[in-house]
Amino acid sequence: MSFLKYLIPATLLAGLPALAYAGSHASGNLDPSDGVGISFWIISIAMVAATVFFLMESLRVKGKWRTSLVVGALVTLVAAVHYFYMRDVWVSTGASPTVFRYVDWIITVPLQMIEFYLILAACTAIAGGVFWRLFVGSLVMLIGGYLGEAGFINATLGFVIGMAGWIFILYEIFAGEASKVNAAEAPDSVKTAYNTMKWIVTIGWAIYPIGYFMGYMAGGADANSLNIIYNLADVVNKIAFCLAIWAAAVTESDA
Ligand SMILES: *C/C=C(C)/C=C/C=C(C)/C=C/C1=C(C)CCCC1(C)C
Repeated sequence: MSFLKYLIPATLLAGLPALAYAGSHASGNLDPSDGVGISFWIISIAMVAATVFFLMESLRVKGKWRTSLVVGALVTLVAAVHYFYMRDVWVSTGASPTVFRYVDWIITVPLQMIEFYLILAACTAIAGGVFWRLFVGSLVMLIGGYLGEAGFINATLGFVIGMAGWIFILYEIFAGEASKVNAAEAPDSVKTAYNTMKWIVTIGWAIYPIGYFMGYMAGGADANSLNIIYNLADVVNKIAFCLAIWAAAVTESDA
C-alpha cells in the first residue's frame, strides 16, 4: 500500500502539464521571442516542480512539520495553475493578467501567513490571534490594492489602504506577538527560517507596491517590464519562502 503515498505527487505531475496543454489550444504556440510569455512558462514549471518537491519531502519530516510543508506545496500548486492560465491570457491577448494575479494572491498570501503560525506552533504554544492578525492584514492589503487597480476606488486611495495592511503585517512579524514568541521560544533552525521569511515579506514583497506605484500613480509602466518584475518576484516570494520552511523542517526532524 505504500505506493499510495506517491499517488498524489504523481497525479499532479501528470495532470498539470495536461492542463497547460489544454490551455494552449485556445491561443496557439508560445512565440520564442516573447520573453514575458516564456517567463510565465518557465515559472509554471518551476511551481509544479516545487509542489512535487514539498509534497515528497513532507513524507520524510516529523509529523508536526508535515502541515507546514503541505501548505507550502499548496502555495506553489495554486500559483502553478494560475501561471499556466496567466501565460495563456498573455499569449492570446497581450494584456496583463491582473485579475488572475489578484485571484492567486488572495489564496496564496493567506496560506503564507498561516506558515508563520505553523512553524512556531510546531515548536511551541502560540495563540491563534497571531494568524488572525496576519490574515486580516493580508485581506486589507489585497482588497485595497484590487479596488484601486480595477478602478472601483481612486488608485491612490487603494494604494494607501493596501500599504496600511502590509505595514500591519510587518508590525506583527517584526515587533508583535509572533516576533516575541519566535525570539523567546523557537529553536535556532526555526529562528533562521522566521528571519528569512520576515525579510522576504519586507524586501521581496516591496516589489508589488513599487510596481503598483509605477503603473498607476507615476504615469504608467510598460506591461512587459511590469510582468517580468512580478514574475521574478513570485519566484522568490513563493518558492524561496517555502524553501526556508523546508530547511527548518528537515533540520528539526533530523535533530
Ligand atoms: C505570491 C504572491 C505574493 C506574495 C503577493 C504579494 C502581494 C503584495 C505584497 C501586494 C502589495 C500591495 C501593497 C502593499 C499596496 C498596493 C497594492 C498591492 C496589493 C500591490
